[in-house]
Amino acid sequence: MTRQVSSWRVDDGVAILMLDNPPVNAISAAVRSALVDGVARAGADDAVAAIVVACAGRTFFAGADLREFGKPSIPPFLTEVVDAIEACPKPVVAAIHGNALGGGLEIAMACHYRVVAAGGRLGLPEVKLALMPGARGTQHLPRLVGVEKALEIIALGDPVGAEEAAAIGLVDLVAPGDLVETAVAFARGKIGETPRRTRDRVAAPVPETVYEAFALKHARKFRGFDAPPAIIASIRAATELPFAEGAKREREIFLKLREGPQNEAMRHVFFAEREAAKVPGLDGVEPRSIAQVGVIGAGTMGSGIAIALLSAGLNVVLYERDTAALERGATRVRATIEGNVRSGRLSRDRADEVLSAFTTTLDLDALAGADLAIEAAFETMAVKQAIFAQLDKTMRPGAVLASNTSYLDLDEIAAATSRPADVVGLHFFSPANIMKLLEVVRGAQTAPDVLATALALAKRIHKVAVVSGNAWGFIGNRMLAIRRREAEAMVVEGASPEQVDRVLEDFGFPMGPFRVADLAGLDLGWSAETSTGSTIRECLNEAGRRGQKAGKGFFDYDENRRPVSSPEAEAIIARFAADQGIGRRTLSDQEVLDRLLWPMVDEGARLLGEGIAMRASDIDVVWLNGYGWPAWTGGPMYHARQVGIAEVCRRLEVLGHNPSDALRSL
Ligand code: 3H9
Repeated sequence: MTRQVSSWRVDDGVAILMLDNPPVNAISAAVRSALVDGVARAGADDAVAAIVVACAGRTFFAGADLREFGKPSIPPFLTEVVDAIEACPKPVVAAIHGNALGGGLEIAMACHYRVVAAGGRLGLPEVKLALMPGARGTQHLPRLVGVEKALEIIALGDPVGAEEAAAIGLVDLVAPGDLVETAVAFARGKIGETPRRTRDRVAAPVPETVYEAFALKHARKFRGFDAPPAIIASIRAATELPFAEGAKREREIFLKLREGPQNEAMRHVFFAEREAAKVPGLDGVEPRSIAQVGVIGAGTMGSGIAIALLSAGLNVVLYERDTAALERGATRVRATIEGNVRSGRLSRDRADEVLSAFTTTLDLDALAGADLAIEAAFETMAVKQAIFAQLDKTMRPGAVLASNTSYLDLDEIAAATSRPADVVGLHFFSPANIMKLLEVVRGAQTAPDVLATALALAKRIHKVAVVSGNAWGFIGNRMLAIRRREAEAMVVEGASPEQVDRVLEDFGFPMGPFRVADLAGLDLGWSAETSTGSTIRECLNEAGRRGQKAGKGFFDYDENRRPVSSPEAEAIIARFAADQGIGRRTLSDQEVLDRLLWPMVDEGARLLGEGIAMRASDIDVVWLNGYGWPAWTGGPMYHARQVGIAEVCRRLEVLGHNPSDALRSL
């Protein structure tokens, strides 16, 4: 028997059509049918003079059911639902709580009136799936809020809150009390009136410069994506064409995007990110409760971690060994929070709350009361072991001890304590208050509830967590090391840093490997005493070319810190090649791209084979959220599948690489 997705009751002339499709009321075929049937029933029933459409559970409709995408469409289509609601001769009121997203907001906009509960959020986030609204959304929204606001809401995809929605005319009322009661009373007030249809309004045209300025302002964000220009064209149609023609135009553009490769890739990303948080064996395991966190190390990483934790409402004690470094870190934390107030992201009151939850210390023992300690100190085993030995003495039993190490052996760190089950890796990416990725490293002895605690914390601080086994560099940096090896080998063989960077940027990365290397500093982990000139990096460092901060690295930097090609770096590279007996040649862009991508993917396959990564999609999530892999290609492993594993193996062989068995077996 199929589950009942709707219920119906009539309250003194007002029908309440309640939809219920947990967990997020995705608009499945059953929900669409129930809506069409409900509207028809209300139209035919003389005892009904108005209708309220509401949802049970935690939210209004969160959008079309993404699980139905990529399969044959099932009628009735959402466009039919929307048109049926809008055409209803009796007033229809949407009662919105939680999220009204995508098709959910499209349903709400087809209703004649909208009432929203406090805390509700309304948005058209389709662009984040490389899609656009396909059920009149691009035609209705500009008619309600104007072109400029519609561009922002649809092309950027961020939802607006209840109060803002009321202020811009997207909703009629923020319910002061019970939502459905308020909506029923509102509907009753409209009985006998001609329903107010969004389609009958006019979307006022704006000068072409408005579209141009918008596209220019967000050019970086839109780069590579097909959806934003399609959205702009569809919104423009709302101002130029009668409603029915605009809607037809929208549908054509929508279908093209829906059938395109970017939408498929972005849906993969959506489900991959949710899948990553699911770890077999953790069902029913209760995370430990975390309120107070100690952060060890007040450098860029430690202070970034502190900001991320504070922003999510946790108490933070920041520890550093010397006063000056502690002061620098604390200043960075406070300045970032204050900056968020100035930019309007944080209210003054909230900022004061956050700052009052922040303390600093020069005494590691002050972390005794913390529920979790996150160590972000120097990346050497001796330093980390000394800190963990001390934490083991200080921290209360049951506290979680985490290391932010990006390469080191977590089990060796845990061995410095008497409680390796409480130790876990939390590998943040810099700047930690901004980057979405958190690699959660499971040591040989990490307890299930410690792992569950790490995953719960990630969700709480709005990070995308991926669990990695304990191996050098974990998932991301181990693959990155392969790409770096290839990139550096190619410049020695004759490619220029510009060519390599350009090829990767054309593929869609925000920055090529050499600009990234220069930005991070070529002297990371390098010392003059131990340098032997055996790698191109060592040679550049020895020549004082330590990266952007020195004004020179693989590139020279002009006064605006723009990279320009460097004859000196080129000479150093040529000399290095000669010393190594490597003949130089021209590399095609295709070879450069193949070598940047496929050896790294091969390493990903090995990580899977060794069980370090649980799923191919986890590797995608790491690269998408931590390393700037272009989202519209779905991540390295997904992209390899699209190209075809056999083809990837063939290209590796052409490059002289022997593909691993792990890759061949994918
Ligand atoms: C659209 O509407 C197109 C139309 O314009 C045109 C049509 C013609 N479908 O995220 P969570 C699942 S495009 C199916 O962990 P939260 C999700 O996979 C759509 N399933 O919860 C997860 O399942 P599981 C536009 C969905 O509280 C569970 O629900 N809408 C959908 O952190 C819980 O999700 C969007 O893009 C869906 N649409 O966040 C909104 N949504 O438990 C997409 C969620 O098995 N959704 N699931 O892993 C979201 O942004 C968040 O899910 C939301 C809740 C904010 C709603």
